[in-house]
Amino acid sequence: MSPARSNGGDRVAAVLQAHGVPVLFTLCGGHISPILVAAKARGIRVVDTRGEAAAVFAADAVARLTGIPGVAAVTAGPGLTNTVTALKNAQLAQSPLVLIGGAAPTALQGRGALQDIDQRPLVAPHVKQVRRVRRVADLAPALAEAFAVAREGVPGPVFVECPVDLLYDEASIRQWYAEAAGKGTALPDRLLRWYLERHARRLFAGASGGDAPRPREIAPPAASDAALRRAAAALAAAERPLLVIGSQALAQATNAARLAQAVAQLGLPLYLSGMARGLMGREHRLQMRHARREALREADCVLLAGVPCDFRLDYGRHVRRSATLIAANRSRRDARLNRRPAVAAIGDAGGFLEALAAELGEPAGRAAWIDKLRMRDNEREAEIDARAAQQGEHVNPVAFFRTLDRVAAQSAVFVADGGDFVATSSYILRPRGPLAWLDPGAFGTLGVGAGFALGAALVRPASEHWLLWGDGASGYGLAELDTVVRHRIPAIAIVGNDAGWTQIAREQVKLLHDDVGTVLARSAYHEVARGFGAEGIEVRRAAEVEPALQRARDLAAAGRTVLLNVWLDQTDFRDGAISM
Ligand SMILES: Cc1ncc(C[n+]2csc(CCOP(=O)(O)OP(=O)(O)O)c2C)c(N)n1
Ligand SMILES: [Mg+2]
Repeated sequence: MSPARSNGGDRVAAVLQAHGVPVLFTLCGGHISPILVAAKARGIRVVDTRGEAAAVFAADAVARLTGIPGVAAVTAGPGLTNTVTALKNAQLAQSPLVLIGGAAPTALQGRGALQDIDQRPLVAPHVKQVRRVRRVADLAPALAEAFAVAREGVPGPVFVECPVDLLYDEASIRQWYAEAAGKGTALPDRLLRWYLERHARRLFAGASGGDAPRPREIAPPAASDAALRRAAAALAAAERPLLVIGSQALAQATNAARLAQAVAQLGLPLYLSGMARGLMGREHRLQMRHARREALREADCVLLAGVPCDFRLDYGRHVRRSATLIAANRSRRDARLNRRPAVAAIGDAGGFLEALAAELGEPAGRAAWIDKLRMRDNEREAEIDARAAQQGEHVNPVAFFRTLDRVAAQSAVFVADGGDFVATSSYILRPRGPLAWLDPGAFGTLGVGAGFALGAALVRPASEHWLLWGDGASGYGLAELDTVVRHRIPAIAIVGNDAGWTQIAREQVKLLHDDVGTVLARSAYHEVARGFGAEGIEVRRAAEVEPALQRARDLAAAGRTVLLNVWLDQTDFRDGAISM
């Protein structure tokens, strides 16, 4: 057995392998080197980013698209502190991931070692569980448990701290401790030697061999039969039922096709949000895209599947008081947030929809209700067309996304990271299928884009990947173009260049009459991309849009990473939309 195969780093890698982890995201550090080397040796792709946040965002995207927890490994101290925003984002998006953190050697913790801080209080509020491993024998069981905890119940991130002296082989660590203890003969020296020898013995106690623990089966939580029957009865009796499906319904990522079939069978008009966008394909007769607020106000029975009554539903006020509210959610808290539902179906929202379809059988018609919603939807589409026809000096974002929607491949995956530019995209772009749209989720985090696109492209190599960036948001991730190019990922980034943090500027200027802090330059982002070895294309005029998009697709098909820097016109398309 080679040294790499017998150390703690390999124990960690073996658990990742046993759980089918395709890729380990990282930014290196001395504390975690043995994990990276062992992961590579076991055939796990190691993708090294330029910032730890991007590594965790990428792991988050992998989790959302595969249902298997994504994994990132970061070094002790600042490596970990840099992940906090991405961890919180994953927690609020209920995305299961395993974050492995390095730590100072166990015997030196609390004694002023390099990058030695108390990591638990830093991450504990943002994860489901913190495990600080203290013995080599506990590495594999702790990690296997982390995978299970991340997925069970309400999914979310888990943190496992692996001190560096657990990751190297026993002989090296014993020698290292022996050298640290010195050769002095005075009593304190002899005492230190005795202490460190005993410490090393404890680290490796019971650590002889053993296969990696097998992945634990995690059954999705199922709502009670009583809740199912009551929900079915309420929906069957309703004249104007409405279904809203959110991210959590896609927690069982591999069930997406089955879920889509069940939802079609239910025959209820529906809205999709977050990770559920695209569930019913590009178009479906039951799916509405616009005027959700009006529809919710008119519906007499509303089923929220994996959707909490948070700010996105105006804290529940969008649903009329007299409507029968059914909340299907893994989280008891989310099911009751701000509004008490008539039926709380606590369990997996996707599974609940499938069970409901089986329970209800043939759908009732409700053609008039569906037609009414459809008509309003069509009216809004016509308004968007009128907006798209407006011409200015540069590019009209509404027209831009109409064009992108037309030319993007059937396999396209869209990643949204920005303010007004991506909010506009979400009105207009139609994800082609399930799990083909990624946005930050409830945390509204700018800066998710590069990591999300990286993760998505790695687990969906046959798809066309579009990273939609506001020019402001792009600043968080431009250096990751280096990662994307080095790892030969043919993603297409689009920077919506309006020389500003427009979503914020809009309101700030209106209410406070000053744009301070919200103005950017029309920077040459395409030249930045070229510096990292990507193809950079600048688009200043409307007529250049379609040829540029086609060229970007051709370049990506040939394996190149591309960035389009698109100069935008001011638009009032998003006037009135607020960001608080
Ligand atoms: C990490 C983070 N910082 C700040 C914000 C506040 N914020 C929301 S939208 C926005 C403007 C985004 O600008 P840009 O990406 O250029 O998109 P635009 O609105 O200009 O289209 C800002 C700063 C945020 N959501 N997340
Ligand atoms: Mg902008």
